[in-house]
Amino acid sequence: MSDLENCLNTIIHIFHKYSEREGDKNTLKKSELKELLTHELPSFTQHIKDPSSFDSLMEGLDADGDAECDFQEFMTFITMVTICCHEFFEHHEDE
Ligand SMILES: [Ca+2]
Repeated sequence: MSDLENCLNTIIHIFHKYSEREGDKNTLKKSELKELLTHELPSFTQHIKDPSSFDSLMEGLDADGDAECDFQEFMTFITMVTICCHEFFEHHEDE
């Protein structure tokens, strides 16, 4: 597979690694989302000092209001984080 194909495959694999732990296998409940972010995005979560920030994040991602994060909602988050990383590196390229 190409790098991008590998990357897409990895995102799907990581979502299911956590979504299949408890309850509905195709959605992340808040505890599963927290575990995923803590282990898979440590450079993002190390700045979260207030535990209620996870509650706010979950509420923000939960577009359909079912208190779970499905794959589409998760991908919205991944897209936002990726765009932020891209902007960050664009602005820090010359430093
Ligand atoms: Ca949802």
